[in-house]
Amino acid sequence: MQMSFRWYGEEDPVSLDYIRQIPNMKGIVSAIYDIPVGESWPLEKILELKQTIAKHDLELAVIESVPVHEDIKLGKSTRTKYIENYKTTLINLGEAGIPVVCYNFMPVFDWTRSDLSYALDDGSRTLIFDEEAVSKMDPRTLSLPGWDESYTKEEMKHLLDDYKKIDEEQLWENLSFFIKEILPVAEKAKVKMAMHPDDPPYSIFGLPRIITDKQALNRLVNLYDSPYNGVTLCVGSFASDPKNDAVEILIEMLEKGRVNFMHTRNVKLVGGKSFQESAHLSQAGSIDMYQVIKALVNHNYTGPLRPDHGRMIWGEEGKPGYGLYDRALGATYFNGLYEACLKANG
Ligand code: DNO
Repeated sequence: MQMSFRWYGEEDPVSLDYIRQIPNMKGIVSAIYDIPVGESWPLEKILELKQTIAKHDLELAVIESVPVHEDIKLGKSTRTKYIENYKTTLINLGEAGIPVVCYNFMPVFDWTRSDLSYALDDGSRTLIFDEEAVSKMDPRTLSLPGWDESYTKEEMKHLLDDYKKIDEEQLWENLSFFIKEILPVAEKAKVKMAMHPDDPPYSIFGLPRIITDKQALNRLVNLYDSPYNGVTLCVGSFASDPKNDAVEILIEMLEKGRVNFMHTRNVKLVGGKSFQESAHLSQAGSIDMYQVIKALVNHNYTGPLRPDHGRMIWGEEGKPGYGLYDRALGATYFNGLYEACLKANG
């Protein structure tokens, strides 16, 4: 397991200098943020990012994400050019020696929460998803780190209208087309693709969502039979649907050799589909993190893992979910579980 940390580039209030001081920190998960979705990423820009990170004795381990243009998800005829651009980006990433690309296939909106600064009893602040609040939300007024915010209100309306014609099966067809186009290129470039599950893993705002459970992951990995067609096993995303057993999903994908990237965060289910993002500790939420790390150790997982989302603690302010302190505590906790599991195996 390669311990990693997400970094949002020079604009990130959490500096590489600080990240490097977290014990066992090796990898950086980042992206190029100033290229519009759908355009290809030039090799020079990728190399520049890689060198900035290397200067701090860290390694650019994963690109999260290379976003997929909506025309690809919608299966529009214009997808051809965007798929070609995606391939060029993968070739350039391969050339720069970047081993893993995280991406997702969620229509319009990426991860979604109803409150980004909910006060927990201990005075920390966290991200929550309240089913009822989300049902009343206007998606156009919400924004989260990593979301594409380049749409005008008018464009957004058209986009949402376009999706009225796309049901889940159609979305699967469009995903299948995309996978079959890009995977041979990713294989040749030696870049492992890692599909992030939908977060949360069910339809929101009436939009279809398909990467939601174990069955869906199996369908995805069967679309193209190669270790390069893998997943980002985000245990927190899966566990936010009470129907999913995140550990069971993880083990199945490890057995198939398709886990290319790990996201570890905990969620506390609080009734229905509502949840709060808790501290990483098993007792704080609904996921048994010992079982998660044990599964990784038992399957000799050597890929990157990042402690996902942290609460805001000790008065820290910053990007919701992406402060320094609680994520660093998460990293230290996972280091401890990892060492214990490894040594228990002798
Ligand atoms: C949220 C993240 C997501 C993730 C993308 C991957 O914190 O887990 O934004 O980066 O969905 O493509």
